Amino acid sequence: MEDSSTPEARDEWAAEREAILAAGTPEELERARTRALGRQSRLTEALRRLGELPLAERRERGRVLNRVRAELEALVAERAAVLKAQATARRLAAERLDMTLPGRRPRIGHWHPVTQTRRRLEDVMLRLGFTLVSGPEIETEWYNFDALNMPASHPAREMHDTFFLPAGRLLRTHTSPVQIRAMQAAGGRLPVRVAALGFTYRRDDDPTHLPQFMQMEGLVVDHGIGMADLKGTLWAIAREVFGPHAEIRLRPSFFPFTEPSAEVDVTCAVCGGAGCRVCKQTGWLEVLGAGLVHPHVLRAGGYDPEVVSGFAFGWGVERVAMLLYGIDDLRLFYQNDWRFLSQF
Ligand code: 2U9
Repeated sequence: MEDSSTPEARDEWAAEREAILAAGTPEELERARTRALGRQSRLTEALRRLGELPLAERRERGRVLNRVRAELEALVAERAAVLKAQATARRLAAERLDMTLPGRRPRIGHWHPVTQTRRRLEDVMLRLGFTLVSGPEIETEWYNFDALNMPASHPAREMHDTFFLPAGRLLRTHTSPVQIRAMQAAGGRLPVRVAALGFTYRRDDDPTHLPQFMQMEGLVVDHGIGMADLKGTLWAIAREVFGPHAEIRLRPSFFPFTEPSAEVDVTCAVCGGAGCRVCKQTGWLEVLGAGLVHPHVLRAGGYDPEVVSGFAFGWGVERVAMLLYGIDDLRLFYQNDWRFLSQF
């Protein structure tokens, strides 16, 4: 005989409740839910059979059954939440860091090819005993032109057309004004041995000329400096930059700030001097301008041309980069296209 006095026995839905609470997996919970609330459950059956009861009993029984259904549904939702939380906790515990996995290689950037070339040139100059100097990109007409033996009437100013700013200022057309400033800063002391690298500006824009480009210039002032010093230094630089077999040759030229002046060719690094497309079958590449510092320029820097002399040279950093990397269009350097830049 069933003991109807205990609470367990009185609760006719205890089995359903316990099955729901005992469910250890979502599948077990679903089975318990079907058993408790499904179409073939005792509860659904009881609800179906309400109609068979006398009216008075039917109302009371209906209330009880609906309360039981709501309670069981809440219990299922609660149990589902618990199981989900347990599953998440288990997954997190299992996700241990595997220190034996190969690492993910970070994408490391690199210097821009023009900056790489600049640093290479800086390195060479430093090892040759030069001091690196810099100066303003916005210059006065005096430092950019007059001090460099290019007075207002000088035809060479035509090739140095630039961007003019208020108050007689302009964007420097070369790094030469930096050298004038360096000489002035040296205050007559010797030797002056400086290299200036930086952006310069001209009214130019084609595959081999840009309105903004980088120059590197060297200047040496001391007692008894001559063409042999210039040639020896340029040869050393050429070998450092283009390789141990690089040779140089000087051809007479003209610059307002040097006298005598020379264009400097270096043996083609691509063919080693045999002749190829890059050097247009000559075996030589024109890379530098150079010469002995003009007396007017030495005087502008505060030195007496009767007592000291100097040599100077200049080249375009992008042009050196083009030769080193075999690039035929200067503009590629400044279009910021990752497909191009990532190759260097
Ligand atoms: C001082 C005195 C003399 C620097 C020099 C050149 C020749 C030269 C060009 C190379 C390609 C400029 O970038 S480029 O277009 N430069 O040919 N530069 S001599 O002479 C100086 C500089 C400073 C005080």
